[in-house]
Amino acid sequence: MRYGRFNLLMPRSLACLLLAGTASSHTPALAGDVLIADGTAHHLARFSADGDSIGTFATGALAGRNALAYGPDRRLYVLDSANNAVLRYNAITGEYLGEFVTPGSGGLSDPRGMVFAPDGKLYITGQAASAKVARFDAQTGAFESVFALAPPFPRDIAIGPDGNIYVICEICQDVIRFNITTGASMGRFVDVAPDGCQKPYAMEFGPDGHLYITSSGTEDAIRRYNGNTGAFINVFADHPLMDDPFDLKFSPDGSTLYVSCQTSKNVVAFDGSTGAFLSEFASPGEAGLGQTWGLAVMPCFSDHDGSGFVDLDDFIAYVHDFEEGTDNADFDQSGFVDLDDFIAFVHAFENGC
Ligand SMILES: [Ca+2]
Ligand SMILES: [Ca+2]
Ligand SMILES: [Ca+2]
Repeated sequence: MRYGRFNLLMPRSLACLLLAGTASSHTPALAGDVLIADGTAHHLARFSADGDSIGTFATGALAGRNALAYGPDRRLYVLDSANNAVLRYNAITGEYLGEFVTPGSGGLSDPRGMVFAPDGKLYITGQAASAKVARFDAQTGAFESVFALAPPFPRDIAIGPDGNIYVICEICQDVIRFNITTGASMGRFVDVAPDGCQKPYAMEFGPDGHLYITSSGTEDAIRRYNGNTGAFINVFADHPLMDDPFDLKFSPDGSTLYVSCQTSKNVVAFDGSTGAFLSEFASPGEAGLGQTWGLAVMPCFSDHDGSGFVDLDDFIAYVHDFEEGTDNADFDQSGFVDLDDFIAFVHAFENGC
């Protein structure tokens, strides 16, 4: 998918008129901004897609290792492995919106991975008495049930192209698949041991539909596996600046793959198509950066109809929702729909994302 610029679709004079009233004390997050969970300062550091530090995006009662995800309501969710909770933030302003999953709810213990699924549920991996995957209501954060017993040391969790649930087992170095309807194990999807993947922690199904997995230890690489069969394809990316990759996320257009690293305490950027090294996106200690944990990349919210690209259809769809005053027209996530939302949408649309 690619996002383009659509400046011609709105007269510049109208856009300028609308934007003239947008002066504010904060700079709203833009599509492609990278958020890095800092495990030393316990905040979310914000960088532009160009790699420039834009200071602290969000604070709150963050501790432990953090996994980040955007919810179906477009808010930003942060999993906290020390407080055994999920916190919610305004994804545009970084305003803290409180606990979404309360500490220890559903027996959460040392949770490391979460994913919002199309079935309206939030799935979280954790340890507890026996390692497990717990299921929560994605609207309210309320605990619903134990979805499945997971392998020991479950880490990242993802939804596959087949709609089922995938869980990384760090200690057994496998990816296990679970039927999303029944919770029954479907066995190993990736058996990484034979080809040497080491201590996998995070995974993403990429723009090409294949599965990208962090491999740490001495390998320090990103491995790619067939998204349908689990077969090993290749070592997609590696570089000496990457030591113990911890999390990975693609940019909204898929052009860049960001990797945070636990031991080198940095974030490294690779070409999202070829795996070629691009840059040390955030170097150790840059802008006060400490321990680098989870990553998030701000989505393209001006893709209002979710088609994967931004075009006039999005403008028409947004104007319709704005006139109706529906929740998804609350572009600045203030909790209500007003002219500020229209201005913010136009600004994002004008910028192509
Ligand atoms: Ca290493
Ligand atoms: Ca669209
Ligand atoms: Ca609003």
